Amino acid sequence: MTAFTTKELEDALTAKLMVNFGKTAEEAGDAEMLRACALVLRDAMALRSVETRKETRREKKKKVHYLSLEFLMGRSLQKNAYNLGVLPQMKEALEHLGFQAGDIFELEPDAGLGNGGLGRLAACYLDSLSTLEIPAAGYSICYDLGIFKQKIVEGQQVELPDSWKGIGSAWLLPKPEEAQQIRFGGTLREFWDDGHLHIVQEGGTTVLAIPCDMEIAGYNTRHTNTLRLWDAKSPKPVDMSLYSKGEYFKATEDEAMAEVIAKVLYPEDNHIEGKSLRLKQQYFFVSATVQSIAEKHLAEFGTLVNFHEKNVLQINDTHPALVIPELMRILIDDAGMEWDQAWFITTHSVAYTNHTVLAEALEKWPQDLFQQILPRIWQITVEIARRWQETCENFFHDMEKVRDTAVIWDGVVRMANLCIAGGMSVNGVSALHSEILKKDVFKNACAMEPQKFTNVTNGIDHRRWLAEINPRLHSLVCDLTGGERYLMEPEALKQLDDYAADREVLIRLADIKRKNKEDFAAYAKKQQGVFLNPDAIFDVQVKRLHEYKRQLLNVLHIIALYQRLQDDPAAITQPHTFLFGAKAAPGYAVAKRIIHLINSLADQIDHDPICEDKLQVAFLENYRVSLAERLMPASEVSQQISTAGKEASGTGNMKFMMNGALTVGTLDGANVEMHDVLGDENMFLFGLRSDEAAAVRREGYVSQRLYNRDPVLHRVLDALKTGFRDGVNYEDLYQRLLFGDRGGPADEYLLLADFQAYCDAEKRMAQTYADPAKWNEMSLHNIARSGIFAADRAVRQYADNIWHVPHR
Ligand code: 26Q
Repeated sequence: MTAFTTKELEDALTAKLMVNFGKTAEEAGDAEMLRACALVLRDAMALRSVETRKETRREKKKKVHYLSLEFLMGRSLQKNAYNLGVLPQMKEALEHLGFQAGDIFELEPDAGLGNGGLGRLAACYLDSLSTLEIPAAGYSICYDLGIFKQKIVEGQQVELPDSWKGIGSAWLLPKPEEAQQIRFGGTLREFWDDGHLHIVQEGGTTVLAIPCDMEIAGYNTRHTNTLRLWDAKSPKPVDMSLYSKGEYFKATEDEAMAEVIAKVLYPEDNHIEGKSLRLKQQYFFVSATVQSIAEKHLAEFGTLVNFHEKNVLQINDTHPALVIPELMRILIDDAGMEWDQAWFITTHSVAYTNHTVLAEALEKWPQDLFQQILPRIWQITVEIARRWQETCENFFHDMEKVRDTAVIWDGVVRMANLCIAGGMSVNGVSALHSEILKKDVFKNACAMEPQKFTNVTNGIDHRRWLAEINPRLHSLVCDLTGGERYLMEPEALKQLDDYAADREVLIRLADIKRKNKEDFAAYAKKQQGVFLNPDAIFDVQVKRLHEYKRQLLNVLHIIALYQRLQDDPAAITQPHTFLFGAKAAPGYAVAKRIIHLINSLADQIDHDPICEDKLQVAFLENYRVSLAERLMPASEVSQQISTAGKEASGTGNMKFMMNGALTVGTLDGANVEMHDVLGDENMFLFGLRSDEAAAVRREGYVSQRLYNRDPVLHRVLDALKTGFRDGVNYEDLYQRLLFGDRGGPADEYLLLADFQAYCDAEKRMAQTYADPAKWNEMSLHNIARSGIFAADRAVRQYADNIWHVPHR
């Protein structure tokens, strides 16, 4: 299975350095060596990918196409070397050639082509798709700039562009000969020809989509799939003849419009701004993808009539929803099918995963924009909407429900309803979330087509998120569960439960955590100059900054602790370090204020001698995949404290659990299923349940009552108004919690309602921490029972229940 021996790798690297840079290993620097490593592995994977495609074709296998506007890949060198089974050889070859493997790995930029959970999920699933030997491909945009780089300047977030391609592009293989043309705007001309109505789009702008392929090697298999990233180019070089006609600028404008499409990832997470460029991005990547799939299918089978038998298109939220009208367009306009046949094929090819119930994240596009940018797609969408609405009217005979399920209403296109109408499957990403979709968000649509609705609880790539990033824990797991078996069978982790009373094992586990904390502290010191005390509890909340995730609740509790310490410096015996990492969408002012607040509080505590060796807050700059990889193994407490009903699943929660951190959390998203396997005794649950939170809102929640009733809470909120030693006050956040602003409700996410319960949970947690035997036992149970959260399990469920494709 090994792709290379150490010697072969050394030779291959030396040759690559020579061909690409005209340098020997002695002359080359780290960056050049990194590129050489990537190119050598890319070659090996390209070969395997060709073999995989050949076999897929030979056996006429059904293919899975995973469409997502985001793939948060992170780094690839270590991962690919690992999956190719050459990580030890690679490290050795590098050392032989005079390089430090660790330095080379550290130099690789993250491919940050995603915002957070949804994008990272797609990346984890790619690993499982290859490892489980499912013929599959991922599709997205080859953004020039991924998620912005975050700097904290005077306590505030500053965004810098993330150009990852300098080195990161070594993984990409451009295939210009497989380019597709994408049409925008223009007008439609209809004409009859041999009994058929033809529609052609005239004028407008054409953009070229150039595929840049990134190979995804499976673990313990030669199976290799491809992530196809579309780059945008203008089809015509700037026409210099226009220069003399004074139309030069128009020509360059067209070119600029083309190339801006793949320029930058939209940095909004769970929030939508209806920008026309975003709609263009969506159609650009969807159209290129569907055209390329249809083209290959035609080449293979000579017809599109059996398209749905050989292809399934899984769409990651509604962002690629335009696949539905685009596939209809190709089947009708290009393949000449009748509507009904095209609709049958489409509705048996597309499957939709929903990732959010937040109203502000449900995608809606103004009809005018849609119509102007995508005239033919608009026409088809209107017809889909008309027929769907007719079905709804006949089913419900109820105007209210017809309105609720409509694809187009009030001049707005609702992408989720389009996906429900045009897809064969609708799934949520945790048991609770899928129930909420069925009983609440999509209840009317579900009454019509209950068979479409299902659940697939998210999972994470456990090979990356345990074996690769936590080698110490990996070797303990291997020692106790029969070697590396768990890498292919994550449920084997379960065997760890047998050691719950084994003192020696628990001490080894504690030791591992301790060493990982020391490593992380050293890293934080080096990267950010912050000193972290490895004797303190590492209590961590890392995720995108959003009000529903309630980082502010965490802060309120820390302020309460701080105030207690003012009254009684002996109130804290166990040192406690709170770590935060979070990016805020650049336009999300409240989220940015919360980041500022965390930094103000960190500074206050840092300068107060009472807190020394007792209480600390640190904001980790630029939270990203590669930082998470260092942090997870060192974390002891995982904060998963969203308002119940709001976090669709969470996947960070799973990463912490798998690395032995204990969860302080609400019964939300996948926390519910963590609780199912762990019980009350192995996590720290608190707060309103999802149905209770809904009831509290219905019955008229008044946060001020809690403020007036609870003196601790009162004092904490008053501290927001005053601010801290840096002189910044947070009266705006105080206002938002107690009175609401801009017409919004006060404390929309029920922080005050859960405050006391949260403080209690943190107290229980700290008390448990004081009993290391107990704590380590709980930690062991968490690792042991995390197997169900492996992406392999999730991908098998998709394969069995939605895609109907075989797998390992
Ligand atoms: C859409 C249109 C225009 C601009 C931006 C967007 C947009 C971009 C990203 C909307 C939403 C997102 C991201 C959503 C997301 O990450 N959701 C998370 O998905 C995870 C994987 O299923 C879940 O675990 C999280 O609970 C959920 O919040």
